[in-house]
Amino acid sequence: MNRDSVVDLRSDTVTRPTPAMRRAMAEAEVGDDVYSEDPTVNRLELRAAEIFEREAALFFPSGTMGNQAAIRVHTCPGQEVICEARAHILNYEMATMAAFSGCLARPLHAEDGILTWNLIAPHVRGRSTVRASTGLVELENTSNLAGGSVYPPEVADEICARAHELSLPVHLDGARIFNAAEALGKGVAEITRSFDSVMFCLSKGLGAPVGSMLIGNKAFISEARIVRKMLGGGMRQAGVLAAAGLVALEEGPGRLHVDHENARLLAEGLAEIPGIAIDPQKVVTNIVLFDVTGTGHTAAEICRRLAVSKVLTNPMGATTIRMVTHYDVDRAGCERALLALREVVSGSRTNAVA
Ligand code: TLP
Repeated sequence: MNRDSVVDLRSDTVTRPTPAMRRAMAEAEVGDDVYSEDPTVNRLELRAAEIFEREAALFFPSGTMGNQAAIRVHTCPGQEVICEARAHILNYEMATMAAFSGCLARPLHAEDGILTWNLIAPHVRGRSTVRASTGLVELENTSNLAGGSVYPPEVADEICARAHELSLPVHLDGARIFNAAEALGKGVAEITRSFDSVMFCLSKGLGAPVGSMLIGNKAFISEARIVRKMLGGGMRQAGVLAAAGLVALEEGPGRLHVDHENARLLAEGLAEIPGIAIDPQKVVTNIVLFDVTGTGHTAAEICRRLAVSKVLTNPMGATTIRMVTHYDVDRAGCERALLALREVVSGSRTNAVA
């Protein structure tokens, strides 16, 4: 299958490096990053810390490793991590908080994935001889499985302030924090400054092939460096990857509004297809989640049929499908996806699939 004729809406992780990234990778100055001697990695870490107006940053091979290193540094074995029920750290990170940090998740359901202090407060536990104590509060912005929803800054700030009054750290899974910043019309430093630590991905909407950053103060990052090594994330001449990350960091944020416009186009088109349920007003970033119960098909069936038309999507539940926009899918691709879905749902392609 010619990759270029495919409309790949499975995730914004599927983007391929731009020509500028490939050039930067080829020309990157490198050294051994386990000795902190890779000049390009060092430059990326400095630049990320500067953009987030924080003391330090650390380059990770993945967002999962960045999140899990943060959990390990913030918590002790036997503690609980409060998060939203749909949190990536709970649902898509291989139970690492239990296996590696010895922590249990305390998942709370919140409308649109947006926790508030009122929801969290009753579940915070101090040290006791009968129940596990809370070690960490974790928020996700944007919330992936809640359809790319965005935290109102005052809600996140209140959670951090109140948690800090109880000496509880708050970690942000900001895999798509630049999308949140774009949707809010604010800077990433402004919307993340109350958090103790922030993870963001270079390899999603920003377009780098590999890599995520963990941000925090110097003491936190030097602990995280040790934990990263424990996890096998000590990379050597990683400057070839960091070089692409630097391009992503400088050039990626400025074009995210295009992905958001395309996501809105998809949402509005989906809302017109009989049997599909979606509220386009809730699509404010690059993730489009919709329910297909009314079509009489399962999500997996529809995704399989769409793939025949070279439109790739992910089923996220029995009746929920996710489409994610990114720079390798343009408006015409989104229109093609809508057309293909209309055909699948109306049954006209049923015979094309075994
Ligand atoms: N999300 C992936 C899948 O794992 C679901 C995707 O396609 O969206 N936090 C959030 C909110 C994420 O969405 C992801 C990846 C991560 C962390 C982990 O990043 P990686 O894939 O780099 O480990």
